[in-house]
Formats: sequence, structure tokens, C-alpha cells
Amino acid sequence: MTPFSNQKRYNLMKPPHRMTRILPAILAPLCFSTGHAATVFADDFSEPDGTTIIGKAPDVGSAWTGTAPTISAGTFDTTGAGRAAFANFSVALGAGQVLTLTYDTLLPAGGAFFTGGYAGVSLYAGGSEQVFTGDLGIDTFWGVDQPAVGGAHASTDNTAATTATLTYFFDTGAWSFTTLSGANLSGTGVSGVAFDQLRIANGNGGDIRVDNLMVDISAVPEPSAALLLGLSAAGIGLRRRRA
Ligand SMILES: [Ca+2]
Ligand SMILES: [Ca+2]
Repeated sequence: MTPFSNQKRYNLMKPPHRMTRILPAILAPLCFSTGHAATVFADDFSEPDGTTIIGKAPDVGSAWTGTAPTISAGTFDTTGAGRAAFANFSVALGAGQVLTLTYDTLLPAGGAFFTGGYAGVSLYAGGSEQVFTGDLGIDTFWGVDQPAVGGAHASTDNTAATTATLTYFFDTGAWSFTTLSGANLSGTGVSGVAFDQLRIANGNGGDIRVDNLMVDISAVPEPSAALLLGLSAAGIGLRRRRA
């Protein structure tokens, strides 16, 4: 005996609802047209142990300058004295674009991340620090600081090994900062900051260990473009009806 009636068996075999097949076909070209993501900086610190970071070319972007440790187990680990290493993006952020900064962190070899002074990854524009992400030094939690995000904001997450992500919308100054381990900050800071450089830095007593550092810039989907398409389609409809 089968547990299903013929009708039930038909329902089980029926293909998914038509819209579930049509929607991806409609959405795919939309996603494609609003994508345009470009990686403007990337470094996975994949060189052998002991490789000098200053002067080294990242995977995307210009060579590191400033002060830095050497490559340690495939990472940038600031354990030791206070240091600041800088690298420029291949292209600066501009109008109509959103920037995404992501990096992984591990427990620094020298001990805890969230102790002592500050340690983190910053974004610069025209030579001045505009966003800091990491351990602020005043709190023992993940946070952000500096003008483009409207000053200091701290989360309640103090996980050393995680992934951090910052987004910043050029046109509006809207930003968000999250970690995989639970930090979830957002706000509206200063708009129009043309980020073109990043920095990994630590003060005395604060350390960070960074891997898979990446900055992407992509075009913000424009609702006005979709609206115009809708209006012109409506206009064509009107003309057809008059004809
Ligand atoms: Ca590499
Ligand atoms: Ca690595």
C-alpha cells in the first residue's frame, strides 16, 4: 500500500512554482548590471616566513611603506613594538560607489588582541586617517573611530579570531561594521570621502594579526535607474494606447 493518494503523488512530483524558475532569470541580469565589483587592494601575506613586508608588493595595490614586521605563518602579526604600515589602492573610491573592507584576524603570537593599546586596520584619504577598525585601545572590544564614521563606536565583541567587514557609501556617508563573531555597528558619517590608502598599525601593548586583507569598490545600485525604466515603459504603454 502506498501512503499517498494519486493527487498527493502528483503534487510531490510537480515542478516548482513557475515564479521560482522565472525570478532568477529576471534577477540575474539585474545583479550583473549593478555588480561591477573591483578589487582595489588585496594581500594574503602568502610569502615565506621572514619575508620583509615593507617594499613588498601586495596581490593588488601598491607596495607597502612605513614600518612592519616580517611575514609570520602567512599573516601580518604586529606582535612587538608599535608600527604603522601603509599601502595605496589601485583606484580611489568615487561618486556612486560603495567600498567594502574585509580581513581575517587571528590571535597575535605575543598574546591577546584586546589588551593594552590600540591595534587595527584604518582607511585613509589624501594622507589622513578617516576610519579606524579594530581595538580602539580605550575599550577592550571591536570598534570603529575617526571622522568618516562620526567618531568612536564600540561593540561588545572581543573575539580575537574572526572576520571583520566595513562598508562605506561615498554618496551618503552610510557605513556599517560587522564581525563574524557578533559586532554589528552602523551609522551615517561624513559623505564624499575618497578613500585611497589603508594602514595596519598598533600602539605599544596592543597587537593585531591580519590575514586576507581586501578592499573592493563597486557601483551602488541606483533606484532612480530602475524607476526611469519603469516610467519609460509606462510611457510606451500610454503611446500605444493613444495610437
Ligand atoms: Ca599573496
Ligand atoms: Ca595568509
